[in-house]
Amino acid sequence: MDNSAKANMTPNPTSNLAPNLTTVEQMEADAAKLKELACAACAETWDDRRASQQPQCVFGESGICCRICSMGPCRITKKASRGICGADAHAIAGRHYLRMAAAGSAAHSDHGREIAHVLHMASPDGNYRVRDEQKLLRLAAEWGVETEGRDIYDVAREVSEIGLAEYGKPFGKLRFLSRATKERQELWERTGVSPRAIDREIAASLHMTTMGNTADPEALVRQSLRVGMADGWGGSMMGTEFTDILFGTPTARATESNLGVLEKDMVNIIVHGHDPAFSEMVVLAAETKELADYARSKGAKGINIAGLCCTANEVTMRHGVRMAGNFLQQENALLTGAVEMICVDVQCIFPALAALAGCFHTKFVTTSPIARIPGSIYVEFRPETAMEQAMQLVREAVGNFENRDAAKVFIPASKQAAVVGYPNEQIIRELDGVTNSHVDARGSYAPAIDSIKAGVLRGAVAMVGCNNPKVRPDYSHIEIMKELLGNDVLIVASGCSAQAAAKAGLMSREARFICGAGLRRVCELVGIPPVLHMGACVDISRMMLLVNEIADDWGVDVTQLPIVGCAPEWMSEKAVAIANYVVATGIDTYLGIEPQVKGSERMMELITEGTRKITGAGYVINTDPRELAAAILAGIEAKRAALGI
Ligand code: BF8
Ligand code: SF4
Repeated sequence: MDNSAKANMTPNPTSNLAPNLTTVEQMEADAAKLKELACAACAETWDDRRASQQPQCVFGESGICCRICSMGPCRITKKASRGICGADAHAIAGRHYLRMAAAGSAAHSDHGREIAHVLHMASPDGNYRVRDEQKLLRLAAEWGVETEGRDIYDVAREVSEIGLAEYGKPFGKLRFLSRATKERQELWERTGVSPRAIDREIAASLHMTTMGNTADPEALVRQSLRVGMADGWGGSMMGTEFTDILFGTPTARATESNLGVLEKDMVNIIVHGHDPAFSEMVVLAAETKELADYARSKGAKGINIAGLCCTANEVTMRHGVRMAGNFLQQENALLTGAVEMICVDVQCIFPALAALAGCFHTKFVTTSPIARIPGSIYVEFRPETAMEQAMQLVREAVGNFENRDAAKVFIPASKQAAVVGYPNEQIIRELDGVTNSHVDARGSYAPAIDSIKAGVLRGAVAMVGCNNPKVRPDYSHIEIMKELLGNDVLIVASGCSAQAAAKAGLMSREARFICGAGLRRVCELVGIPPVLHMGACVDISRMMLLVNEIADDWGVDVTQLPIVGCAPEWMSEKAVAIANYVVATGIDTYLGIEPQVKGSERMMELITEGTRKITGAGYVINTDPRELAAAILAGIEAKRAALGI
């Protein structure tokens, strides 16, 4: 069914109780106004291109088109049940699915590797320093690195080298697996989903799916779990740990979200992508007096940095930098006509930004050899010269302010206050008062567990993932969240889902007024918003640790907890990797977009039921957000009943 059909949606009754929230209808009105102006500027956006792509290929959508070798492409049809080599629908869909998981794992893990290299070159007088020594020391202790009497930068180098070795070590399993509960570790070992080196699982996945290899869908699904694990318990976890060490573990802080954070009288610079090594420098450069003075000399009131996508999540959690929006808002940000420069690093960047920037005075700057885009200004970012390069780019953005055409500027007023920055350390701090200053003290989740046992909280949901034009952008995120909050379900969120929540106002403390009585009481007692911002998509690794630590404190297996994951609008290969490691970790995952395997009944059965026999968890797929929310609530209640609570 096509969920973009608005008429099919019934209004959520809780909306009326929260007049200060921003609705999807308001966001759509802003987008429509921007679009109107876009037509005047001759700009096209994703919805035009989506229209020109209709009808989309049903073979591709069902996962039964194979072009892995040049005998193909082969399509499975009623009259052709096998490709030229004899691969059937299950093999073709399974191989495609594993390739998506491997690509997603590669993206997150390569990002983690970049950060490990940055940590390796950190120095007390360089561009990058160690900001969270305690976290570094904890990791050093975990990995058996000597710290006594050593310079902290020597320790950082050795730790980063061990981290980098995790990518290609010839023997053994990933070190971070030992952070999981004993039960999980044993299960992973028993079922063959413990990853070896990160790169090895990615290479093995490509090898398995090349022409003439694995045709057994069960083996392809099992490897999907394993390569996903190499991401969540490997590359992503590395990215998160090393980012915290370099730039500080986030703490709760106030910010704002939505296009209204762009400023009419200021130089607006947008940072977009995922790798914080570059955007951190842009933020610091914009804070220098030299550039602030320069901005004033050009008639601007100052320099306003705003974020898009996961880069926004990274810099908002550590600096309070305001968030302009999520994935399907990237073009809208440029359509305001008020952006002097957009600097991107890697992942989730529309190549369309080049043409769109050309309709305005906006400078579109790409900075990574991983994401080269025709029509952009390419400034290859190097950690050694990071600050210098950031200063130069911000200077150019300021210089571009005078080229802004006031007649093309329209900044929607919509913005919402949000409190962001809830990594596990902050959650523990809020719950337990533990400061985590001692390297061994993790603190306890007992207050949260007691609330769940008592039924004050029914459970928790990790809301994650992208926007996808196959459904109404942000609608599923926001409406599912409202439904869960109304039913006393606490939410942790990351990626574009976190930004949807922030744009709607669900990350403000006032959002407690749409919650059920139990969750409202918890929010009031602890002083938290009901949707906790845990960071970027690599930070879903934080969520994996969170559930394992809760399971440990509770004394049950992860699969027994009334805690599930939900990606209602996912689109990226990275989301396939994530969904696989979340399921491998024992957490049911509710998807609002169908994985591209439905041309194979066997694959559909394997990802929804088959994995339950391996990991105890699987997907629940429903493209109707109301039904998906109801399924989540039912799933949580079933877990509670099984626990006897
Ligand atoms: O890594 S949620 S659209 S921005 S892939 Fe991309 Fe999806 Fe957003 Fe962050 Ni994650
Ligand atoms: Fe066709 Fe087999 Fe080649 Fe795929 S691998 S394109 S099914 S011949």
